[in-house]
Amino acid sequence: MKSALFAAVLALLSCAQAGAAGPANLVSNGSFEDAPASPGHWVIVEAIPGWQGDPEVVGGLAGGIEIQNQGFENIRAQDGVNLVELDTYRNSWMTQTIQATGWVRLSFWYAARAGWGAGTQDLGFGLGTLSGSVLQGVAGGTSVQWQHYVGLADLGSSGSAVLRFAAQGQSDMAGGLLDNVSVTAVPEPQAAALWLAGLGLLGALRRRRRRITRS
Ligand SMILES: [Ca+2]
Ligand SMILES: [Ca+2]
Repeated sequence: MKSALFAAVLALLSCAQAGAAGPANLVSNGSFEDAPASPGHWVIVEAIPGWQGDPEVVGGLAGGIEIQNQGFENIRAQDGVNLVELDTYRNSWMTQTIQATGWVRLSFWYAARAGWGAGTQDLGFGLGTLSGSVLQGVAGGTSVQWQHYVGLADLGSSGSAVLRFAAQGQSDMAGGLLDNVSVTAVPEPQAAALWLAGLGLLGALRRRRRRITRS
């Protein structure tokens, strides 16, 4: 009986572990690897798989998405070989619709473009209840230094929300860099509670076994 209960607890824990291991990235092409940039070059396009760029031409200047392949200006991508800059010919934006409800975790990597001053690198972002900007007042150094942003967003109950990035600050064809974007579901509180309850039951069984062994 005890061994059957012990096996049941182990099965419960392994189920909870399987559920917690590596939630799927809800962003399509989040590292921009599916894009037409050739080695060491950049290209500005209206859209890439998964992402729509600003399609307007303003004052003769297109918006779109600038894809940089690493090697251009000796930049190393944070993940893979491609990255994005959104001060293209002017300050531009890109969006992707995320299919999810409730709380999600937004993660992305960003860096100031080397050799460019503060006030031109600002990168805005938004998803559900979450919005903000990074690189405000930050100047680029002599090389690209990637930093990690993580935040929680409530997408509500409608089933979808728009993920948006936008170049801000001075519009001068140079801005903050972006790579490795992910949105993942936040584990249900019930799953975490189940995991903790399983651990507690396992500990109680082990303590009881030790007492039985001693007596
Ligand atoms: Ca990449
Ligand atoms: Ca700029």
